[in-house]
Amino acid sequence: MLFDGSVHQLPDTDPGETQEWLDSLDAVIDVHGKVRARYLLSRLLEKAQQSQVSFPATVSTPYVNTIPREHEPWFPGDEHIERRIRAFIRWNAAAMVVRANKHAEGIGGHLSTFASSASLYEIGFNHFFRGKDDGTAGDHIYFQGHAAPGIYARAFLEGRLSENDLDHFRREIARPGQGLSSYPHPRLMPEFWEHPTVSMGLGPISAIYHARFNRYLMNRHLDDTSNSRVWAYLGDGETDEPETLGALSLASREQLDNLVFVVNCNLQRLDGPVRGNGKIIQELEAVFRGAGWNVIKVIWGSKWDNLLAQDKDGVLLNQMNSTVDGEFQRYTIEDGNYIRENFFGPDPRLRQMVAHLSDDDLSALPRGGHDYRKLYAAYRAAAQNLGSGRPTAILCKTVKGWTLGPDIEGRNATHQIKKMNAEQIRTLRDRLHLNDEIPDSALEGDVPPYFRPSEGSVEYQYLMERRRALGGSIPKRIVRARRPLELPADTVFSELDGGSGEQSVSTTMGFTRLLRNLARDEKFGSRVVPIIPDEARTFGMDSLFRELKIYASQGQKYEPVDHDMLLSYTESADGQILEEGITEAGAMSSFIAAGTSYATRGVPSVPFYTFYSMFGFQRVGDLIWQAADSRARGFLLGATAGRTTLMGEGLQHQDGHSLVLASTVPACQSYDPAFAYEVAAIVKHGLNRMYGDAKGPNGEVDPDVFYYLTLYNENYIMPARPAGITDAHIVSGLYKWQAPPTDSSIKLNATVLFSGSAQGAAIAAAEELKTRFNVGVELWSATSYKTLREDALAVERDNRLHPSHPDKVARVTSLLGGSTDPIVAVTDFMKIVPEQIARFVPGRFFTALGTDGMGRSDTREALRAHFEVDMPNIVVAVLASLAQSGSVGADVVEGAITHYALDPARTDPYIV
Ligand SMILES: Cc1ncc(C[n+]2csc(CCOP(=O)(O)OP(=O)(O)O)c2C)c(N)n1
Ligand SMILES: [Mg+2]
Repeated sequence: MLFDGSVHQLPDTDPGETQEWLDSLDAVIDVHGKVRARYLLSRLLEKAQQSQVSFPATVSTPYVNTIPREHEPWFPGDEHIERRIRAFIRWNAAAMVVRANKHAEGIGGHLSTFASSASLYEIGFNHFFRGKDDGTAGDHIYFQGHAAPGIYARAFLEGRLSENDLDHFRREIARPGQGLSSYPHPRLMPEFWEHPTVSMGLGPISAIYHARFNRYLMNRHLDDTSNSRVWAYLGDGETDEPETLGALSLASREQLDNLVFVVNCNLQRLDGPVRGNGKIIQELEAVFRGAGWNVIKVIWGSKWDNLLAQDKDGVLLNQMNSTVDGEFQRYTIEDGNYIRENFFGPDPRLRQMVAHLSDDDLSALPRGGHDYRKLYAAYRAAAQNLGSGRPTAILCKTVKGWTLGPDIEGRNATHQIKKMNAEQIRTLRDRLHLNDEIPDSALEGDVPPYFRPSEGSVEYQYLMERRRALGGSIPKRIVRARRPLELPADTVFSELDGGSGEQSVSTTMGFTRLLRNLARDEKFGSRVVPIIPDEARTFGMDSLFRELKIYASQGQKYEPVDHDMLLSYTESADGQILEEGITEAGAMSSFIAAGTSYATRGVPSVPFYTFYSMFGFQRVGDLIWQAADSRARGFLLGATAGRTTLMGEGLQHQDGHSLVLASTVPACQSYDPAFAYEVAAIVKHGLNRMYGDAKGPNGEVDPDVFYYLTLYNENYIMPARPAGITDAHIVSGLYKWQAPPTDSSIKLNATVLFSGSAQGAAIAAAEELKTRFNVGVELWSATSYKTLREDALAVERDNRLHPSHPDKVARVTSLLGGSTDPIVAVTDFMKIVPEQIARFVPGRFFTALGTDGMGRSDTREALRAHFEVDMPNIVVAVLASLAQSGSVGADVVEGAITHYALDPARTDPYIV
């Protein structure tokens, strides 16, 4: 209301009294100035708030610590010992990066990120982060990716890692399976890291949805998550990513007071200042507060408290408020005299305020993020915030590269510095007061030594005792079945084997039926987590709303407009469906939270995330990689798949390439089923792979995989599963769906492979080729070219490396290798999808028909004619490949082209 002056529109019941207040304000401004007036107004607002006079929160507060000195709690730790522990960790973190780069020039690693955030982590480790040694799930901590060396250094101090381990930082190949990964990667260090974070923005959004998923587990009575807090550490530069801040309002709407963001505001990112001309902390405060978060700023260290207490005229505050971050960064690299002249100097009152301080004192006035007391106060306030309904953001001002010496601290290039010369190393040693532990003689070698206090030392005892009291060492990833999952009954799947009879249905409808069956399964049902980003009606999944209910932490406070309808929009606190709204990134974050709950909580749940296939891999591909890194298990369903099957929507909606993108992710099991029974078989096998004893079709044993299935919206009669076709056939990637006709009229033969909705044209072409051209076609359903290719590549490699062994034969080669007839593979995706197997079927002329090019709006028939994947084009492709071997003449092909009125002169559909 204050922002736009609309207060004038409100009724004034006592104008005289109003005028008195306004006059008083004028008098204060006249007599004591604006600073005093601002102070009085702030006090009034504070008082109003205390007196429960509701008032819209202002989005920013002065550039000082949110918690004043007088409200700081008693610090329960031993400050001296903790400082020593921090010094050891700082030292080892720097040493491991320097040593790594000595060993392998250019191997990388980061010194400055952790140097700025060491205290931010150590306060957590010593006083707040809960471990899981007591059998609980503990806290969930998202470490800032580039701070990884510091986390390893602490694990080293705790005796969890050895010197040899540290020496294998970023050298995972040198010691297979045992190197230390550059950043947090559960895929690479499955017993250590829990959450991958280094792709900026993904950690924060995952943390929000993780905190929300914990509430979901609680509200659905699947697990008691009330004692687990989610902590997310992020950089200030990282907040530029849309994913970082994009879901903040969800956190406050869902009242996630189990969530804490700690933002390391060192004012720098990789190239330079985050907001040289502004103030990132103030900007973030406004964003977080505006989104309803509880914001705690930790800007100034304790030594500033006395100065602020003397600031009767508000000149210091004014200077703090008006100094931009670019200047603050400058102050970190300049000496005390520069600070005196430029920060305190211009105003004689300010200059006077620090007259008693030496230049050294001035340059030692620390930032709040390096002050354990200030940090402790902030963390405690966040921890005590439970019950307030508000998530907390702690904004900590730090110096990038803190303690690393003048060549590195606060420099614009600091992020990329990974080497230190002998002099710089000695300076660091002195700065950390480690002269006794690391004497000059120890620095004579080529590389700096590590230092670990002995088990008898007071520091070791202290740090271990703290972790014991808090539930054990972290990070630690454990897969333990606190509440195991029981797989569904076979009947859940077998229902789809019978086909759809006379009814035309889509594979999406088949899947929806399967999902309902799964959710209804007595034992397994509660573990199903259906996730949809505002597209349920598009997919015909709104039929699940009433039965499974939509999760809404606050229940349903209104009667929905469609309450009297059978499929009404039903929200409930124990609802099962995560209806995420229009956020594919948020939905993927939920997928990861649900898909990793088997490890993070020991309570497996199985996400089925159904999305518009075009808005999957190409929209949130990085989050899909993150799911793979996280070892998430579950099912991604790309609905409205295909470039010609989704009618009318045009190029932004028609997906002809998600299967290409899926082929890039090793953990992703990618399938393009044509029929409902195939969908059921793949899901059944997938569940057995994740939570049973099934292996992958190529013998893979890793259960930490997720499936990508395309689902189409074209209705056709779903055939029953052909006799003799097993689940193993279907998940193997390719099986013979229909043998060639044996009529005596058949003169020539060919093979047609189909996937997904291309089945219709393929079946029609087979019939046409038989009746019109006497060509017998055998039809194969190619459910997964990715799987076939992976097997073929593995076999090829094996043969290459074992030249004297008898050659092994790839599955696709043995399935299709017994003939020399041509193959035509047809797909609603790009030609490169079937081409994945082309070179593994030697001796057979291989043609791929696919939908390369930009999508178009039209009917299915028109689109398929346009992309040349319809029945006539398949017939022509088969005849043309028979012509290649001379089996038919060119005139036959030309006759067919004329017969179907195909235009050889038309522009290639690949070209717009
Ligand atoms: C999505 C993404 N883009 C770019 C990078 C490369 N990158 C790594 S660190 C970094 C700067 C990080 O700055 P900030 O978040 O402020 O972290 P800190 O200053 O604490 O190191 C950049 C751009 C990345 N890791 N992820
Ligand atoms: Mg930064």
